[in-house]
Amino acid sequence: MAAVSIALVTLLLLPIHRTEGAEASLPIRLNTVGYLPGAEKQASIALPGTNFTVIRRSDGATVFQGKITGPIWDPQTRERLYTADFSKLKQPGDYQLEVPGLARSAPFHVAADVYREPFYVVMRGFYLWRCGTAVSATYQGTTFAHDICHTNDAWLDYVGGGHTQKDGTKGWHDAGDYNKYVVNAGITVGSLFRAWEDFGPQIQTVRLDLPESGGALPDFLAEIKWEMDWVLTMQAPDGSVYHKLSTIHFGNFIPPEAETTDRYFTPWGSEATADFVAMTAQAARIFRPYDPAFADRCLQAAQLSYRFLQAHPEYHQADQAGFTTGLYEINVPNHRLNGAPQNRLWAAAELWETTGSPDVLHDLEARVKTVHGQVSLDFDWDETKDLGLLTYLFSERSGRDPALVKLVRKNLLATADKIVQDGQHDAYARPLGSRYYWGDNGGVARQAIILIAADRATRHKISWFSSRSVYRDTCLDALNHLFGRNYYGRSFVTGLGFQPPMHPHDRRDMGEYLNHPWPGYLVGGANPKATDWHDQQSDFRTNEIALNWNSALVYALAIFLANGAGTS
Ligand code: 9MR
Ligand code: ZN
Repeated sequence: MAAVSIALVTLLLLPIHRTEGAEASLPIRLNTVGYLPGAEKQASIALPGTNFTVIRRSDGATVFQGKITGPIWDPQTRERLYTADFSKLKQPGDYQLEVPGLARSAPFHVAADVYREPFYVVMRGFYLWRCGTAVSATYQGTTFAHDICHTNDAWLDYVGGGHTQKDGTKGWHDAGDYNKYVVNAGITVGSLFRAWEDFGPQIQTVRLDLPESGGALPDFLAEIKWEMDWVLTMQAPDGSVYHKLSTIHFGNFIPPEAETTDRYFTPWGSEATADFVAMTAQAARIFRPYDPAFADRCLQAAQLSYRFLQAHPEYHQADQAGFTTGLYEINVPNHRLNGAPQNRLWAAAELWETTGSPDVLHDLEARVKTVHGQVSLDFDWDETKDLGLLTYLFSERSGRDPALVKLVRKNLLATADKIVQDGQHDAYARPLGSRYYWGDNGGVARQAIILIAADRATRHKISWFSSRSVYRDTCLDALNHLFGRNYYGRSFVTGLGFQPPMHPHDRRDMGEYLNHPWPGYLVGGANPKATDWHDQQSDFRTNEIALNWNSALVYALAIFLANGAGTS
C-alpha cells in the first residue's frame, strides 16, 4: 500500500510536452508502478540524449549510470524514441530516471512484491462493481461507497413472462454503465478462472478483505461467485440463456442505487448460451473442493444449456430490438457459421474437462478441426475459443486426438512467438504491436494468457512457473506499457502509478467522486490511433472501464505475485 501512495504524492521535476493528443505527454516513459528486481527494465525517451542516471529517492544518490541508445522511429506516434536500459539495477528501492539537465521520470519502485498491491486494488475493483448490495472500500484516504442497488432486477416482459419479475440480482455492473451482459461475463469469468487454474496458490496468498473473507471459499472465488450467482439467474427453464439484463437506454451519471429505471431480461442468444455453458462448467470443477452443492448446481445448469445448444445448432441472434444499451453480439460473419462455433468450442472444452464425457469430446474436437486449431493473436469477449483451446491443450484427461493436440500446441507457439515479435518491434514494447481498437488496453493485458500458455507448453511441468523466459518477459512488457511505458507516460489504471486516469467514463464518478475516480480500473485505451486517448469522462470510446479489460489485467498481475518468481 505504502509504495503506491508514495508514488502518488511525489512532487516532480518534469518538463511537460504538449503533443497532438489531448493529453500532456511526459518525455521519459517507463513503468511508474515499478519493476521486479530481476526483470528487464527499459524506458522509452522522447528526447535526444546520450547518458542517463538512476537516482535513489531516499538520499538522491546516483545508483546507476548508462548510455542512451537510439533513436528509433515510431510510426504510430510519429516520434523519435530513445531507450534507456537499466535492467542491471536490481536493488530494491524507490527511484527516478534522469537524463541530466533535460528531464526526470516519474518515480518507480523496484521490489519483489511490486505487483501485489496492484493485484489487490484491481481485484477490489470487482468487489466495488458488485450489484445488488451496498459496497464500501477506503483507498488512499477516500471512501468509495454506494448503497444497495438494482434490487428489482428484473422484468420478464421481453422474454414471454408478461409484466412480472424474476430474480436477476447480484453480479457485477458491466463497465461505466450498470447493465449486466452474459457475453461480457463470459470472457471476464473465463479469464479469471484461467488465472485461478494457472496461479491459484499464489492468488490465495492475497487477502481481498471481502465481506466473505474468512469463510469457506478462497477470497478470489468468493468474488467470482458473486457474479456466478447472477449468471445462473440468466438461464431460462428450457436451458436457453437470456442475452442481457438491462435498462432500455443507457442511464445517467448517477449512483447505482439512484438508478431505479426498469431493467429487463432480453431474449436468448447463442453467444450467451454457449458462454453460460463454459462458465458454469468451469465453475463446477473449480468450486467442487470448497462448495460441492454449488458445484452440482453449476454442473446441472451447464448440462441443461449444453443440451439446449445441441438441439439448436443454428446461430440464434438475440433479439435486442428496442434496447440501445451494449450489444455484445458476435457480428463477424464467419463466427456465425455453424451457430457461433467460437463460443461453442469453449463451451464444449470446459464441459468436457469437467465431465470427461466422450460425446462432448467428440463435439469439441470437431469444432477444433473447424477452426483448424487456430489460436487467435488477441482475443476478447467476441472470440473466446482460445480459452477453450487452452483447456483442451492442457487437459490431463485421456482420449484426445494426439494429432489435434499437436496442431493446437504448434499454433499456440506460433501465435505466442508473433506476440513476442510484435512487442519487440514496437517502440514501447507493446505486445499488441500496432493494433489499436476499442478496449485495446485489455487486449494488451490479455496477451499474457497466450504467452503464459506458450511458456507452460515449452517447459517441464515442475518448473514452468518458476524462471524467466521470453514469454514471461513479454507479459511484463504488457504491464510496463499499461503502467506508463506508453505515449502518455501515464498509468492507464485508476488509482495506480503516475498520473492515472482522473476522468474515466464511470457513472459512479460524480458528486464527491468527480475528481476522485473509483480505483483499480483499466481504461479502454488509445483508439483508433496510438495518440487517441482522452482522459475525459464523456469519452466512452477510449476512457471507459470494463469487466473484461480488468479481468485480463488481473491475469497479467497474478503471474508475478509470488515473490517475484520468474524474474530473479
Ligand atoms: O468492449 C466493447 C467493444 O469491443 C465494442 O467495440 C463496443 C461497441 O459495441 O462496446 C464495448 O462494450 C461496451 C458495452 O457495449 C456496454 N458497456 C460498456 C462496454 C465498454 O465500452
Ligand atoms: Zn446495481
